[in-house]
Amino acid sequence: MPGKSFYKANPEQRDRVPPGQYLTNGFPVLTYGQTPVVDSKAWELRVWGLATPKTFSWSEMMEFPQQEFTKDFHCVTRWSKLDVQWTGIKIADFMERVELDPKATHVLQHCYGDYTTNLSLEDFVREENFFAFRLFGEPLPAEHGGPMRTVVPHLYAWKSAKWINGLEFRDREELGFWERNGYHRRGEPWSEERYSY
Ligand SMILES: Nc1nc2c(c(=O)[nH]1)N[C@H]1C(S)=C(S)[C@@H](COP(=O)(O)O)O[C@H]1N2
Ligand SMILES: [Mo]
Repeated sequence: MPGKSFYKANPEQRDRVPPGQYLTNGFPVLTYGQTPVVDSKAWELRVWGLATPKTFSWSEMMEFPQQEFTKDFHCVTRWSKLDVQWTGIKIADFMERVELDPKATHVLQHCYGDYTTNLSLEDFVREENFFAFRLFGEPLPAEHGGPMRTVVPHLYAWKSAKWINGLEFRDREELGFWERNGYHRRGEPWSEERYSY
């Protein structure tokens, strides 16, 4: 329930806040299970399935163009945070280095700690999606997914995978962790795609 740190959007903010959401100035940590400890030197991102298998190290990731992103963040548990400032790498730029099988239509994101979450390729490869490694000018804290996470701003935040370490490309949808446990397969906040029932 919204407590004192959650508040209703004021009129200027209203068109940025999806139905049923409350704003927070804090940045709650939402993690199922333990926070994995991953050093950037040991971090890697593996690509497999309907794509030429490839592993990207931290230094290979750092060769992609880096940019700042300011995005709103909407958790299905009803808090939203406006104007989160990240530094990252566009997923679209990254995908130029992935050789996809033309049959690929979906991706399952895999994480250190075994969390998974699924997306259609259309939802995954959008101009505003990115890998994030800095938050408000600081290295991304472990509890928020450091050293590296994805951010998919147009969907509920459970689709933004913390401690990302794998992308499995597929020719059909395979549900991820929360999607198998009752959350919506897509999770679009403006149409309140919260649950699968
Ligand atoms: N690996 C992993 N990624 C995850 C989660 C998780 O438990 N494990 N939680 C998801 C949920 S439900 C939300 S709301 C956001 C929360 O991100 P934050 O903890 O940085 O606020 O991360 C998403 N990504
Ligand atoms: Mo969430």
